[in-house]
Amino acid sequence: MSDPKLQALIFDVDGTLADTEDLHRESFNHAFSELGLDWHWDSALYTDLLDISGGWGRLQHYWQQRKPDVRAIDAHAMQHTITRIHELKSARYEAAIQDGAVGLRPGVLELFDEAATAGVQLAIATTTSPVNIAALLRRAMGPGWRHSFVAIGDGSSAPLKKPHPMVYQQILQLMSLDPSACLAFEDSGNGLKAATLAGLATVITPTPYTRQHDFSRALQVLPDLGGIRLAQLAQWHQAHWAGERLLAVEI
Ligand code: XBP
Ligand code: MG
Repeated sequence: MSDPKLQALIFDVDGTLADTEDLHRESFNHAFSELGLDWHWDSALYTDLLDISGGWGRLQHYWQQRKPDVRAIDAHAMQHTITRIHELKSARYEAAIQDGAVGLRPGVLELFDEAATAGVQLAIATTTSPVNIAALLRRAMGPGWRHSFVAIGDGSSAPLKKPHPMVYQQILQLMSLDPSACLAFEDSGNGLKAATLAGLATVITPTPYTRQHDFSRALQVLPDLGGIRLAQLAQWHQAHWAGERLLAVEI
């Protein structure tokens, strides 16, 4: 069997395409203040809270940590309040992204362009919302950004969040591609777990929020994608799958 050809690059969004988590954190704090809550997420606390993928679930986890004895009747009120906090937070985040608060990380746009020229497909597999994806990529790539991506999986399409592989499994199905034809790009331990469980080899570009995570199963761990060309990615991809086949033969 010949080595699988690299046919698609699948990108996580927050932390991978752009270092957005500090803006997410600031947006959460803005929402807390707007609603008169005495909550404040500093960087150290947020680093821990990022173990929970998805902002809504992160809020629910934090609230339950603070008030473990929420009674059933209050649970409904809690969910309503969490939804209101997340709405305010998302509006603040979207406005800041539209104002150019955060740009794409080094090398990302260049890799998009190189992939398009080479006929390598692009896809997105994220836990965040469609609104957040659109705000970031419209600002970075212009109004036609959506045409660059064959498939997008996000927090609304995949209710089971990373480290569950659902969002990556959805993307592979939408593209009708085997994991061996793709590479995933992530920034976090949960993202690496999700991509690995979906059978994907994964390139990691950590951020200050995730650099302490376990990346031992990553294909490569890089400071960022600056200067990383498609040929290099294809070489790593081929070596990975050749090694996998060798292991299978040995076994
Ligand atoms: C990272 C997340 C998101 C963001 C906050 O997503 O877990 O929840 O932290 O965005 P990615 P929301 O998979 O792109 O790394 O509040 O919209 O969830
Ligand atoms: Mg991420």
